[in-house]
Amino acid sequence: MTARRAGFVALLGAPNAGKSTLLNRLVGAKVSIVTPKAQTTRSRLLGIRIHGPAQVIFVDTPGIFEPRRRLERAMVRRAWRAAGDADMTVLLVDAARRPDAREANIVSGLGAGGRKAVLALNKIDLVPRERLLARADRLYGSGCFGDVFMISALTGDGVDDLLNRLAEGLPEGPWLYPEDDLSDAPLRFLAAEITREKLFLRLHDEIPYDTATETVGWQEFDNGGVRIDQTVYVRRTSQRAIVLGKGGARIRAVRQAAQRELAETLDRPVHLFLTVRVREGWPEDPERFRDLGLDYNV
Ligand SMILES: Nc1nc2c(ncn2[C@@H]2O[C@H](COP(=O)(O)OP(=O)(O)OP(=O)(O)O)[C@@H](O)[C@H]2O)c(=O)[nH]1
Ligand SMILES: [Mg+2]
Repeated sequence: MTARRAGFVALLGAPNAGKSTLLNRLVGAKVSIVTPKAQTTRSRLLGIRIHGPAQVIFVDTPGIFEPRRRLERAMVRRAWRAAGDADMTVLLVDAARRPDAREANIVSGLGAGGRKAVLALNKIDLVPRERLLARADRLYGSGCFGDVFMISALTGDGVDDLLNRLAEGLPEGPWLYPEDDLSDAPLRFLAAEITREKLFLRLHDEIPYDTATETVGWQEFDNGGVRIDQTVYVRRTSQRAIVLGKGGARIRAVRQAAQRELAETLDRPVHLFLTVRVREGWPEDPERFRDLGLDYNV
């Protein structure tokens, strides 16, 4: 029998590179929320995949960018810490975007870590092949990468090759999580994230970044149904009006979409109740940071 392997693989990259999309594809289930907006993921989240004798534990991380607010600083700190703690790091690069200073910063941060990372050029479904090769060459020239893969997290192209390489690279040892686990995130957290995704998809400009969601109640009934109560936090009264929408239309749409996905995910009837509260200081509230597993003092 082949010896078992297990370990952590951090998925690192700029905001919007496709880290959460890749995590979900690798796990084969939606564990992490995905939106076209940057800075969707706020915390570290595990997605677990058994591949042959290996248990590959993927670590989704917040995108790395120039942080301004405390919450953003904590998010970026969390991403780097995940890379430091992991057995291997994959840098995901959005091949459809031009290389910029942010990308250079991440590459030099990886170089400073000393270990070679795996480069995954993502979104190859959007870019002509010649351009991909030139981009891969330039990045490989940094000396930070041991392997280069070209993938589309969206279509799945190239993802199996990447998975094979990662599974082979993990240390021998017993599996670290029960065989059926897909994630380490509690259902209450995943449920709040699903609502945040629906909210992000329906809000514009800066408002998404001023919102947070929390599951505050979870009541299971004998008939198999579950009642989930959540709070949506905003920072200003004007934002509350926008989140509610005209005659409550926006929050109704968010609630319906989130409830539908929750019912599918949990495979039972769900009644979702949302309350929108103004809490000006939520991005400075230590409790929110604790919920997200982020350091407050950054
Ligand atoms: N065309 C294409 N789109 C992709 C691909 N991978 C991800 N996307 C899209 O890119 C957007 C961002 O994807 P996410 O998975 O949320 O990106 P992320 O890196 O987790 O972003 P943050 O959490 O904000 O750091 C979404 O609209 C995805 O559908 C891909 O391979 N091809
Ligand atoms: Mg993400």
